[in-house]
Amino acid sequence: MSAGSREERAFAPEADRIDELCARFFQHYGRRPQVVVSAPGRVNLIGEHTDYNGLPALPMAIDRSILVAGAEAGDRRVRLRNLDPQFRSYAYDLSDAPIRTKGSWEQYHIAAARGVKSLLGTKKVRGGDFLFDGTIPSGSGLSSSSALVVASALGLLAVNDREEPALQLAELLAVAERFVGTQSGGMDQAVCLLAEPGCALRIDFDPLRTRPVRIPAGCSFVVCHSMVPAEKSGAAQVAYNHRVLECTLACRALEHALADVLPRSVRHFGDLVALLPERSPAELIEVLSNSLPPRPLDEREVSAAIGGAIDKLFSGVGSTSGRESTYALLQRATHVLTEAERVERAESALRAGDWSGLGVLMDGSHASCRDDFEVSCAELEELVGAAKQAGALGARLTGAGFGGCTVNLVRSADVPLFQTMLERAFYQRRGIKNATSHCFEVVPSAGARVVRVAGEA
Ligand code: NG1
Repeated sequence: MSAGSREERAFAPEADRIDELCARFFQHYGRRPQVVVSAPGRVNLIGEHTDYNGLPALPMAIDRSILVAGAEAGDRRVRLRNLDPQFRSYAYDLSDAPIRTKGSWEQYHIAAARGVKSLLGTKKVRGGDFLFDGTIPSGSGLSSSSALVVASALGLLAVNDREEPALQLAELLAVAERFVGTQSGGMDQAVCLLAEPGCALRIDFDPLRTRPVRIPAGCSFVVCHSMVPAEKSGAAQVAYNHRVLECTLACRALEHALADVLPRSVRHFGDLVALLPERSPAELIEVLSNSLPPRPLDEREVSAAIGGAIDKLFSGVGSTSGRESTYALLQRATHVLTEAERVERAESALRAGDWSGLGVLMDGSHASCRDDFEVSCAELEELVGAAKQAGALGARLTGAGFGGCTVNLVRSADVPLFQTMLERAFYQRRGIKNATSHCFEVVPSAGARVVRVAGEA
């Protein structure tokens, strides 16, 4: 069997991909791998931009994954190869692993290695030879980056004969992935490591907790790519980090406005909501709207709203790269607080098999992402509109936004018709023929796994 095109591999059963990967590992490195790791991508059903605010999310792992075959090197060198020739081969030494090329795929391995070194002790980690194969489209909001980080860390741990509990690893790798410069939350690493087949995963943060939510029969989730890449190496990273900063400032402004009733200081919206359980999102938003104008603020206005200097807060989010000139605090808070409430209701709807209820919440989430969080784009809007025309019960952008994919709730019997309608309405107009590679059903899948394959030949 040959490795086939990227599209053929995308839909090949994982067992075939593993066999192929092991054979190719032997060709490249002249020995058999000891281990193969599989780490899934994810689609976020609802709860967008909530994770770094300490508020819940409800993603599911999908049947697209990153595989890595690995074998111990005996020294501290790491060699990386990828079946996809667009990802260059790379070697580095664990003693000295700076990220040299922003946006390159190897930076995610280096970030994962940093996490593993912090766990095992810098000098105790042995290197290895690794070969990767991925079927998660990159820059699509399906979290190929976190799957790569998780696969890299599990591969490195495995060739060092170490296993770590998934929950601790998820927390560790959420921090490690920030090394690439995105101030992301912990949703992606958690679902990649802790998902269960047939289920979505309700995730709460600080401390990290998860619980599976079985997805009943009847409806399916279909992912549609907008064909706008949302790579986190350029503008999307700047825009993402600016949202993180705006949320931090919005939370400070609300904390300032509620200083008389809050018993202690808060780290993020999650703390604030937990300390004031009797206050609804609408009440909290009203408090903020009484002290802030509804338009974006300049730095002087933000300082007045938070009762202190804005500059001190930049260190809190770790990067000033997302610094833009205005801060839409009320809008960002409105999205985040209402989105957390939608997650609660979506979990209940899913548990009850209330598909139309879930669809309405997904539509509401999309409107909020578009209007209050401002992370949509023309192509995502066109896709969501086409999906609703094609009968989707709910349609929304998924992941960080700024491009990438939508996730659509579709009655299972209607999936082929839905794909045909989306092909006509969106893909054919752009001259894209193989629409099913960009508009496909995703199956709720298990979290990452490590398979010991063989010793040295
Ligand atoms: P994606 O879709 O992978 O860009 C990002 C963050 C998440 C979360 C979502 C928005 C990374 C690795 N992940 O996901 O933590 O904040 O955006 O809900 O950047």
